Amino acid sequence: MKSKRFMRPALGAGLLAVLAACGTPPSAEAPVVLSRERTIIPKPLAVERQAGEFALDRAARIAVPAGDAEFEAAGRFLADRLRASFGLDLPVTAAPPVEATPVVFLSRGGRAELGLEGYALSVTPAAVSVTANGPAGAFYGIQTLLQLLPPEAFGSAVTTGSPLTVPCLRLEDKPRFPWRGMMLDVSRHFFPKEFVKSVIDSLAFHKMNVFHWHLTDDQGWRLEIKKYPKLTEIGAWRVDREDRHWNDRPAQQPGEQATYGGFYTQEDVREIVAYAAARHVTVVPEIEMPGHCLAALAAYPELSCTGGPFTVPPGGYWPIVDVYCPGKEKTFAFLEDVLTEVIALFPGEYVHIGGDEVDKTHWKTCPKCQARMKKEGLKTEEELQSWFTRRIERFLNSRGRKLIGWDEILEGGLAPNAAVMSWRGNEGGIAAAKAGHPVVMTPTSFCYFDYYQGDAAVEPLSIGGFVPLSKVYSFEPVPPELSAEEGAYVIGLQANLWAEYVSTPAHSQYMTYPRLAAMAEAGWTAKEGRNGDDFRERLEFQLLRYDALGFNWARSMFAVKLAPTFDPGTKRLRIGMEAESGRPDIRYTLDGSDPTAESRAYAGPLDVKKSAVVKAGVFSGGRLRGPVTETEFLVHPALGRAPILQFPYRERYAAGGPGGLVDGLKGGKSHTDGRWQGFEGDDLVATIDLGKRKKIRAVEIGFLQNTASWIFFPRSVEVAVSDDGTDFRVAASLVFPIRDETGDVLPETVRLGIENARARFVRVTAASIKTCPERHAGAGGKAWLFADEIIVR
Ligand code: TNX
Repeated sequence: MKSKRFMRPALGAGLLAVLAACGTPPSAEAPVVLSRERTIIPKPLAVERQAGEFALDRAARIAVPAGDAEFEAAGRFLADRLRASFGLDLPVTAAPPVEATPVVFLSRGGRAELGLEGYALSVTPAAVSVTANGPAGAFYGIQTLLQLLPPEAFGSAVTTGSPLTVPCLRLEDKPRFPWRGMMLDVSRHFFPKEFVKSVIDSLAFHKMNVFHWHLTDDQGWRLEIKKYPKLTEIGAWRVDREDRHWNDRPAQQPGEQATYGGFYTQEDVREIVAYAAARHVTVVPEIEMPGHCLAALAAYPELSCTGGPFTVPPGGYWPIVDVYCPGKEKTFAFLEDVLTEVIALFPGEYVHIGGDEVDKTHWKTCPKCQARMKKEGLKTEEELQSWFTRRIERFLNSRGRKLIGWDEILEGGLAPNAAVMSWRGNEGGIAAAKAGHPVVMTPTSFCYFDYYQGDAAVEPLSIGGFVPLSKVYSFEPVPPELSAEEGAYVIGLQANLWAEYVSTPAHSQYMTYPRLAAMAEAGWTAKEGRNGDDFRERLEFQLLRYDALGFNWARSMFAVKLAPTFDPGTKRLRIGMEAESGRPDIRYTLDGSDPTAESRAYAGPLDVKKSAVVKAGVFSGGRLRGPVTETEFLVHPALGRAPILQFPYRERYAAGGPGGLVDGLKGGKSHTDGRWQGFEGDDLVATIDLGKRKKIRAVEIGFLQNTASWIFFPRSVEVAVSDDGTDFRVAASLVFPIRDETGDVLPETVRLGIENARARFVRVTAASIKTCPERHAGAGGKAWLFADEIIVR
């Protein structure tokens, strides 16, 4: 099958014109067996399979251009890998070879259109040849070559066995974007140096080239600064409250030791930067300012407006009111000193200065800030932050560096040469690109790897959100609002792993893989070359590589998603099943037992006639691939009878629309699971028409509390009944049994028993607390009430 997918006009004629794309996808039953050239991630620009194979054995050698240290380094990288994984000891020698041995050539040159990161790879029975215009291209050619070998090529346990072969082919490749990044937050939790290196390895393996290192934040300063030793003596340590929810961690008490944390010495940093450079990864340091800096203020409180004292918070800190004071000159002396040391450590062109989520409360009353505003003619505190950023930019530019910051740096006016990282959706990126500034797109809804990737009921606790693998894969970094010219300012994309809820390397890997594979492809592969079904098939092989690498990758895409629909005609609940992994072999039970490979196979939507617990899993080769999904479906008299609401739910939390409260499915542990209806500052008053008079024994209603997201249990709940829908009498009521407003996420179903009622209409009233309570971060702001499901018994 021929396809136009690979034919990018920019590359002109040549190889591309004759290339074949992937064949027809195999049928649902057939196990997917792809030849290796079709398993590469990120997908190359163009691949043409040819007859035959190259045998990689100990007779082979690696030939590099004579006297070319950069290509020799690439050759050695390959030799080291083959030694570690296959025990193959191949010499790296200067080209050109004369003898007729099997050879892997690395050479400079090739088509200019492939750029410095592109490469051409050709494999014949006699030779493998990687041609590139620069060492990064050669390095990526080698990464592709390694993917043409068995997955063990990425392991470090020597495997010998069947002879190693590489399929003969011609391949051309180059990245779509120059910035293909990942951010690691090492402030909220500290991660050891060796782990950081392993992340850099994995970026290189995914052909990603920017490691954005979030080194400072409220909860920890992680970078040794020689001139300010207290930054790491004090700022790198906090009290250990790891046994409590992130948003429910009491501050350090007088006399208590801060023992939890860590930092990187400048020696560590040099080592990491060099390690990254050898893998063509640029390290972009982030030094947060003027907010997200409480750890620094704990060490040097005089840099704040109030003077402190402060301690390093062991958990959530919000709103971020204690920030650097831009009214004081010593703040800038400090920041410039810090940045001077940062610049000396990190050779890359960009320094990230954060800039996000600054609460300006103290600036409004700080005499020094106000004097600064007056002197500089600044009208708002947003302009003060903008002035601050411009001043820091002038400093960085004077040292030959560029400033990049989160999209808040747009507020109050963007610094003249700044680049923007757009995280709160696309808007910031669009505005910056239209104004001619470089933009890295990293919107939360596609790029936040701290968000859930599956059902919260089976996933480890996370900050919230929902960014499954398919969502990441669907990410298009250039927003349609931009013209072609403006779109050129989008220099790339980035995945962000914030670490409030991620405290170990194993968990970090879980959140990262396989989503990073999807992100890598969104950043590397030409837009026309991307296809989700094809990606999923190739991913199976990537997972084997992850296994060889020893990664703790998430099985979330192998979880069954149940898609219930209510048919008002038949009054039946139908349940569809699917999984992100595509064409899965789903097995399920209805009796509460765990599904096995012998359980009933899902062949199409099921009609549920009475309440049932469905347990389902994805299988292949007789093996359960992921978590078992368990959901209770409730068939009850109110099912599908959409209530009339006195106050509307918010669109963001609609639970599928008007019938969301009576769809037979209870809300789960996450407020973003799409099952909860959310009411902002309002009561829930829902009137259900059962169609005719029915005997009612009880009404059950589920509520959720998640105070970190401003969601609170109601004060009280009442059920009233009526025959005509006009005159209601109270049938039952209760004061809500839980008034604990700690950070725990609590779903809770209450039951109101009703004696001897027959009625056609049921009205449920749940009284919201309406405003967030006194000691809550959102005190005085609107409180949310989350409800689901209303069950009539
Ligand atoms: C917002 S993204 C933040 C971070 C948090 C993250 C959690 C950004 C610039 N600021 O401080 O860790 O949300 O998802």
